[in-house]
Amino acid sequence: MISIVDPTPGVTRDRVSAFCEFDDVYFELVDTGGYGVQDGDQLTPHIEQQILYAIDAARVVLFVVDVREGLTPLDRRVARLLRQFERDVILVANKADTPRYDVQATEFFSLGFGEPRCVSAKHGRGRGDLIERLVERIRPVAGEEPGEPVMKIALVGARNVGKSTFVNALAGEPRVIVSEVPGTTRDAIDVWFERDGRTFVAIDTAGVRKKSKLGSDIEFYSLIRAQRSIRRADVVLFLIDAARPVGQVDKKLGRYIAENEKPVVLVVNKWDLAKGRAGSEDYGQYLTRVLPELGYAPVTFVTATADRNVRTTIDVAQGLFKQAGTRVGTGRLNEALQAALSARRPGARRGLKLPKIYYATQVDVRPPTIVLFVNDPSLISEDYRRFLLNRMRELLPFPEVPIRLLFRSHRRGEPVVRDRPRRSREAPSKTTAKVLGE
Ligand SMILES: Nc1nc2c(ncn2[C@@H]2O[C@H](COP(=O)(O)OP(=O)(O)OP(=O)(O)O)[C@@H](O)[C@H]2O)c(=O)[nH]1
Ligand SMILES: [Mg+2]
Repeated sequence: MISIVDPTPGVTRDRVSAFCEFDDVYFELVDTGGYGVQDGDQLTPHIEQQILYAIDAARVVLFVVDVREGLTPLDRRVARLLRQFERDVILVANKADTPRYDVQATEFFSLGFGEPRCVSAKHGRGRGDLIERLVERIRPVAGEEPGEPVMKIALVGARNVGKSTFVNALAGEPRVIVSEVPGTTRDAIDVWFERDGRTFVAIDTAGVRKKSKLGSDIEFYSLIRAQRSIRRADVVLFLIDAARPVGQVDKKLGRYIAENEKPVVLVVNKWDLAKGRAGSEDYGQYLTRVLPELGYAPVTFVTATADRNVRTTIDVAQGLFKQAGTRVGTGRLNEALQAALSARRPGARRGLKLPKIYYATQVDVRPPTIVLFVNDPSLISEDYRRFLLNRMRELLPFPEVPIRLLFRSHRRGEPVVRDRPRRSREAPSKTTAKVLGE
């Protein structure tokens, strides 16, 4: 599912786009807000501006009318607007769940875009015909298969921190709606952009708000979408408002990012408002204190409205992406392990055997996953695990990204089974905890 679907009119605000393929024809499908719908947050002019951008950029426009409502004055207004653009228009009469509505649809002829195609988006009726008609029109102008993006970056944070402003700075155009209204963005919006000849995707998301304040389904789904965007991303940009203290929402998001083992940049935005009042060093220390789970994350100080440090932040994100994908040879890894062991050996806990760590091997990347063979995983204390993790971070080329340490039992003299954990991004981080018997 890509766009939020809700019975309330005016749910979609931004342009929500998806790449589609049919019969070897590749195209980008763009969903827009409804024209002429009065937005409760006074965002109507922004929404309509986005619709105009969408029409302007399109080769084919699907003009969707509601067969059950019948022809409305608003449909006539949209028809007039579309005529100004001289685009190829396919008129679509939606909500025609049964053939009985097809007769009613004939009144839309008068809009001047030919015969309406009757469909029921909900039940899939007429879908095949519509797609065929669409592909027929697109085929002569269709583009290439889009390349895989190098890196997907999710922007998350509380409401109004400037996520959409940041995305626009990256895109170099007003791609998403920015406003001082908290809760402007609703959908998760993929924005593709090029840098140094490489393709990236930035995912703009809805600002997250306290659960107790979630007023509607739309806001509820916004939270779910922000979390899904974090899981989909290679690197997360966690935006924080420099002019406000870090709140509960930020702490919760921080924990979610850490639990999902995502490389993350702490992006302190609206730095123009805080400058003079706080130094970047003090602010960095403050963040380490209030977001302890993300102690590994680098921090950038940004003024998105002035495009200050936006690019630097992307460079930092690229660096993290690289770190998270690094493989370290067994030789180097075991040198680091030996150094850690000689600095501090794991002690025996009361009444238990002495833990022994034999050697380590890296079994996966993103996140870097290191298996440590030990006499008995349950003997390793959480405290020692944390010590090792920090030493590994210092000694290996993953200083700023999450690392997964797994303890496996191995008796001396036994052959080593190097089983690879599933490559799934969703692989639970709990494995470590389970092995430790927590
Ligand atoms: N002073 C200052 N204002 C900023 C900066 N970045 C964004 N803003 C303002 O903050 C407000 C919110 O910006 P948005 O980009 O819409 O914020 P958002 O995080 O996308 O908000 P939601 O979609 O509501 O979650 C707007 O009025 C922006 O002009 C900045 O760096 N400095
Ligand atoms: Mg926004």
